[in-house]
Order: sequence, then structure tokens, then C-alpha cells
Amino acid sequence: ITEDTPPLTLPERSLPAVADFIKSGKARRIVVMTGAGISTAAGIPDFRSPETGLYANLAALDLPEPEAVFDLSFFRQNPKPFYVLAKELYPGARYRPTVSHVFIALLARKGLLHMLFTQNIDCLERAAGVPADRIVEAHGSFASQRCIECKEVFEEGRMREFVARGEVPKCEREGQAQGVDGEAGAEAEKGVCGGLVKPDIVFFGEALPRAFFDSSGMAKEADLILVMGTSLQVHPFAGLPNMAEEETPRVLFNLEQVGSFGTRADDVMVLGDCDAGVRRLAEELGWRDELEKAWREL
Ligand code: CNA
Repeated sequence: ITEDTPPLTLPERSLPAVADFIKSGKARRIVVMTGAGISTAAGIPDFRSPETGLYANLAALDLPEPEAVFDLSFFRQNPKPFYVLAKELYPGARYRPTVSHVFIALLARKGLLHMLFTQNIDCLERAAGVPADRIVEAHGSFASQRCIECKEVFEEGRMREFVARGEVPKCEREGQAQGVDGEAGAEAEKGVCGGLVKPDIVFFGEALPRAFFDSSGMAKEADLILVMGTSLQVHPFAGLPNMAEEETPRVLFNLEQVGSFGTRADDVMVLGDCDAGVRRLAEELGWRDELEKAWREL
């Protein structure tokens, strides 16, 4: 498309036009897709922003390459770097949801959120009040954990203790010990499994949760797509915005242009900080005070 290509659905490619579209009641099924960029304002670094990104900060952890922290075979050999990161990112006291998270919760409260697909593992969308049944955590989260060998679920309270101490939890299931080497050998002698415990976060090479595939058709049903704070570089998540119908408006709130944004007639790009973009949309919708109040009172 060129600048002169007319949009199919919106009167024009602009944020006020998107707000009018929502206010007209034509966007009753809004699908939101998010990534690390909606949590950077909370203080959690993203992966790929140069210098401030998480990968840039992992140098101290003695990894062959930063991505190794989410690599299962590396984790088997050396789970410590992952647990350094886990201590940093673990949901709970440290981080507070951003305005963008609260905006998504507001959409849910108004009955407009069809589904939120998030790549984030920080659980901040739950903390902002997005109902659990409206969230697909496409890359898993810290909400549950299990042994990578026998798959036995590991108790949440115990997990929290291990993570807080910066220690690596090992499976405590009694019975047949797994054929694991190294430190786990001691556990084997005690008659417990001793396999490494890992949160149900999707590592490289692991399958995405079933919920992702079961729900991805909702992107096709959407009457409006909002994409926020993601580089759209990780597949299959990156393909989700393309599943929307051709005439469905898609809005990007991101520091940079990403994915196939800009190739469709109803693509609206709001480049810059996503909280700022979301605040502008809330303003156009007449929801600004409600948004700020909900964020303050969280
Ligand atoms: P990414 O590849 O690091 O991309 C982040 C994107 O957000 C980039 O395009 C940035 O330009 C953009 N961005 C950064 N800050 C802002 C801001 N304030 N406003 C608008 N845009 C901004 O992250 P993705 O999520 O795309 O990559 C997928 C990975 C990252 C997933 O597997 C996540 O699990 C993983 N991740 C998650 C977290 C978290 O849970 N908060 C943190 C870091 C990485």
C-alpha cells in the first residue's frame, strides 16, 4: 500500500479514527497481542532493545550466548543463570503493572476484550486485573513449575523459597530416581527423583501451550487488533497479527515498526512509548480519567 491507498474499514488511518470505531460499537471483539515492551516501564528490561535489553545485561552470567538462558540443554548442564534471572523476574512484590496493562484490563471490564495473547512471563496482566480466562500466556509463565525429568509438579510455596534464596530447586518425588548425573546423583541415593525443576516457561525448541493453538483462531474473529510492545520476531506468535481478516483494523503501539505492519490498508502505527500511545487512545475514547484512576488505585 501507499499513503494514498484508502482504508477498507476506518475512515482514515489515525488513532482518533480507531477511537471512533470503538465508540461506534463496531469493535466488540478486540484482540490484544503483547510483548516485553509493555513491561519495560515497570522496570523489567525487554530482550532486544540495545544496551537496556535483558540479553545485553546477561553478560555477567557467563553464558555461551544470551539465548542460552532459555535453552533446555544448557539448562540441564547449568541451571544457575536461569535462576539468577528468575529471581529478578519472579512475580510478586517487585514490579507493578503499567498503564498499558491497566488499559487491557479496562477493555476486559467493558466487555470488549476477546482475548489477550501475551509473550510475557511476568504475570503483570493478571496483576492488572485482566481475567485469567481472557489471557493466553503463549510462552508460559512463572505461575506453575515441574520436574523436567519426571514432570512431577513442584509446589508453589517451595518454589518461591528457592527462587528467593537464589537456589536451584530439585524434584522431591520419592521412588524411582532418574538417570541423571552430577549433583542429582546425591538425590538419587536418597531415593528421590532429583531432576531439575523448571517453571512452565516455554524454552527454545519447546512446544507452545495448547491454549495458544486452541485460541489462535480468535485473531481471525477479531474486529480490531491491538499489538503492543513486541518485536514480532518469535514464531509462531509473530504470525498472529496476520491471521486477522484483511479488513480488520490493526493498531501497533511500539517504539519501532515491526512485522507486517504497514502492508495493510487499515494498519495504524502509533510509534513511540506504548503507555503514551495508550493514553492518547484513552483520551480519544473519553476513558482517560478512568484509566489513570484504575492505574493509581492498583
Ligand atoms: P523483544 O524482542 O525484546 O521486543 C520488545 C519490543 O518492544 C521492541 O520492538 C522494542 O522496540 C519495543 N519496546 C520496548 N520498550 C517499549 C516501550 N516503552 N514502548 C513501546 N515499545 C517498546 O520482546 P518480545 O516480547 O517481542 O520477544 C518475545 C520474548 C521476550 C518472549 O518470549 C518473552 O517471554 C520475552 N521477554 C519477556 C519479558 C517479560 O515477561 N516482561 C521480558 C523480557 C523478555
